[in-house]
Order: sequence, then structure tokens, then C-alpha cells
Amino acid sequence: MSLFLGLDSSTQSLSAIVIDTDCGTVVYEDAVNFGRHLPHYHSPSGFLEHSDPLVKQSNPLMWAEALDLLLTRGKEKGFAWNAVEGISGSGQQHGSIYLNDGYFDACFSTEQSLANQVKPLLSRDVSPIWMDSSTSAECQKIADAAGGNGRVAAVTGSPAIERFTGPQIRRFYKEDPESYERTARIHLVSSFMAWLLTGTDVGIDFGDGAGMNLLDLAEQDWNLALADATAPGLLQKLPKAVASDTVVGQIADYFVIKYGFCAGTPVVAWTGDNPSSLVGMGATEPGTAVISLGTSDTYFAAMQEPRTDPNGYGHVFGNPAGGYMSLICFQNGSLAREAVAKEHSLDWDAFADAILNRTQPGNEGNMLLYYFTPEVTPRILKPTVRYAGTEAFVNGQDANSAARAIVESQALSMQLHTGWISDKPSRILVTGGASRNPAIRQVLADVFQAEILSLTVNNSAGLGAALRAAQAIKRLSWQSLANTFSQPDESSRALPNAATADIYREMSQRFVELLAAHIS
Ligand code: XUL
Repeated sequence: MSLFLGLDSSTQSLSAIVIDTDCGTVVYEDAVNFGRHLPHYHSPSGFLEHSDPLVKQSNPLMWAEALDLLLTRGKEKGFAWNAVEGISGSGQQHGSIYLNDGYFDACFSTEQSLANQVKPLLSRDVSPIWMDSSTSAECQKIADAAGGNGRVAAVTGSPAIERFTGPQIRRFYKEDPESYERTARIHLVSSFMAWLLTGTDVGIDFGDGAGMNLLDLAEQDWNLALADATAPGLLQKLPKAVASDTVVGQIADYFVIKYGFCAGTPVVAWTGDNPSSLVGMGATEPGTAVISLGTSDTYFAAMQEPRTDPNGYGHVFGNPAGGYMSLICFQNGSLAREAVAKEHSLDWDAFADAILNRTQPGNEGNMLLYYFTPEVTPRILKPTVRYAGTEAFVNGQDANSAARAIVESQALSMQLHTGWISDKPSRILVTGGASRNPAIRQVLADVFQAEILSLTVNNSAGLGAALRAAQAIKRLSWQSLANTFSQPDESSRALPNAATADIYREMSQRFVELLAAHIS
């Protein structure tokens, strides 16, 4: 038996998956949902209410409390945490946590909860997360100071982007310079969680660090000019940038005493949820595209050399297995699908039935601009929802077409905005909650004219974390890990219907027109 624990701290939940690399099996899985299990944080979808729709923040104590709860649940269910030989994790990307100088002496005691002990160490009680789009002015300032967005993209893999950590740090510095001054360390969600586990000053890995507008991809270190353009003294507040397979510390005594982990259990650097998912999907070599359908929808693939999006929406991140990955993010993912399902009183079975059995590809021309919250691809700051098509559909009286419209419109937008990444893929792997829906897989197959397949394991980010721990500690090869754990679920295969190719080519053109008509 050789067990490795992967944790994933996502927007809406903290999940755990334990793999046994000797037997090639998943031996434990659990998840704490922030809205359901920690309602006192008033974050039903993982973030706090805010009067400005551009601002999206979470309480970082919620993530600390979720870690205690997840491990407590494991212990109560009789799972032996002491059998775990190594741990890694992944976090929602770009979000930042601000800590004062007490951070450097922190030593967690089992007398109190983690959240209670982290509270006095925060120099800012909220964390801006990836859904925040309030930093346009800061992006402009950083780009101007650093020699233009072309330069920022050439160095970091992305132009200055609202949700990226650098612009968020600048906004904090401008709004509350005193608290910024009191900040001794700034962590990403991923490295914050790794700090909780080890109690030591852990680094930020190249995969997640690339989502900050601060990391020089070629040098694999922080870029001084960008740090200076972002906020004064920033370089001293950033942890080290480290390779993704670095052992950043050993599990803190808190977890040994409280949950029974073995003293000395190594913790491998955490990374972003998308880079982790790339590993979990077995897609670390170029040639396989992945679509992740979660709170955000993302499209990503491994890349040998960094290539940036000519339209400025996409990103280059570090690939935890070496090299790079391209990624493009669509903010209106599952929450938009849920909003349409709720508006039309459809449960997920009825939603799938509406698409598979009650409507046809092309949907009689019905389409939806589905920007319930600001969007990053394409860049839309003002929430905009428009139904376009038949009278019944526009009047909200055609629930079946509404279900098809949200899925088709999301797929069309994804296809439109990902063409720069690679030649047309013939096979795309899908992951995330909505990838279990056969209707969504079929629409993706038809719009992309590609075979769509999901894996037997659902939590690809968590699985990627467990695989990364196993690779870093046991030095198992990526290929053998992928062959064992990242196996396609043959029953999930959706094949493209060639007869729909023309329908979607024409529809894509109309989607562009619809966007142009309503989005300035
Ligand atoms: C990627 C992005 C999102 C978050 C979601 O750039 O912003 O996919 O990582 O957790």
C-alpha cells in the first residue's frame, strides 16, 4: 500500500482524494461544500455578497475551517490519515491572501481551530478571487508602467488581466495603503493551503504563479519591473517561486496530533486547479485538449513553447510536468447553467432530456447571451443576458430551448475563442461536474466536431494533486501514473454528428453578430 493525498480548494468546495499507487486504486474521496457545510460564512457559492457586481471576494478563514472539517470527517469515518505518504493540492487560481508579520512565527496549537489561529495573522480579512473584475484601472497602470501589454504578455504569458493577482494587489495597495504596508506575505489560495498544512514559509509554484502577472516565465522567477509597477516593496512580500515538484515542507504537528498523520509526511508545492487538472486528465504532453466544466469553464492543453493568444484573452501557465500549458477561461460556467435551469424550473434530468430529446441542433435559431456575471472571454464588464430567436423563447416560455441555448451558446463561444491554441483537435477530454451530463457532451462533440470523452475519475484537479505528490515523492513516471489513474470512461464517449457541422458554422457567425450587437 502506498497512499498519496490530493486536495483541491476550489471556488465552492474543498475536496480530498487518496490514491494507492501500488494497487492503482482510489481509496478515499470526500468534499466539504462551503455553502452547505459552512453556512455561517454566508457564501452559498463560495464568495461573499457585494453591492458591486465586479467585486468578488471570499473569507480565507472559510478555507482554513474547511480543511479542519474535511480531515475531521475522514477521521470520524475511520480513514487512517497516518497511512498517507505524501500530500499535494490545488487551488482556485489568482485569489490572494494577505498576512501580517505574525505569519513568520506562526505555530498552530491543537487547543484552537486553524481558522481562529489564522484570523489574527490576516492583514486583510477578505481575499479577492478569480471572479473579481474590478481592477481595469490597475491593469492599465501596470501595463503602462511595464512598457505595454505586449511586453507584459511576452514576459508573463498574459496581458494584465483584472482577475490576476498583480492587479488585485495593486488595488489593495491603492485602497488601503496602511494594511498593504502591514502585509508581510501574500499567498495564492494554493500556497496558503500548503502553508496551513506545513506551518512553514512555502513557495508558489510556476503553474499557479503564472496567473499573477508577476512571474517571468522564461526566468522562472518574479519580474522586478512588474513587481515595482504593481506596488512598492512587493518583492519582499512574495514567497519564493518554486518548481511544481518541490517538497515545500513536512506536515505540521497540528495535523499529526489532531488527525493522526505521520510526523514528517512531505507536502509537495500546491498548484492551480487548472494545471493540476492537466495532470489529472493525463494531458501533460501536447496533443490532448481538455475542457473543464466547473464554476468557470476552461479549455486547456499542454504546450512545448509559450504561445500567447493574439486576441489577448488566453494565458500561458507552467505545466507541472515541465514546459507550458495554454488556458482560456470562461467565467460564466456552471453558475450560468444553473441560473437558466432555475429560471425554467428544470432539474438536471429534465435539462438533459430537453437537449437530447426535445430540441434539435441549431435550436430553431434560438441563442442566448448568458453573461449573468461579468465575463473574461470575451471581456464583458456589465452583466448582459439576452434571449434571441422565436417569440416563445424570447418571452421565456420555452424551457426546452432555453436549456439547449445556454449549452450551445457556451460551446460556440468556447470554440470561437480557442482556435489559436492548436489545430482542430479530433478528441477532447472533458472534466468537471457538468461533464457528467450526456447532453452537454453531445453538444460539445457537434460544435467542435470532435470526439468527447470523460475519465472514470471525476475530480481531475484533486486527482492531479495526488498524482503530483506520488510523482515528486516516489518518482513514478507521469506516463505510468496516467495509464493507471487517468483512464477514459468508454461509456461517456460522444461522437460528432457530421450533419451538424454546417448548422454550427452558420450559428457561430450569428453568435458573433449577437455579441457585437449587445456588447460594446
Ligand atoms: C483560470 C481561472 C479559473 C479558476 C477557477 O484562469 O480563473 O479557472 O482557476 O478555479
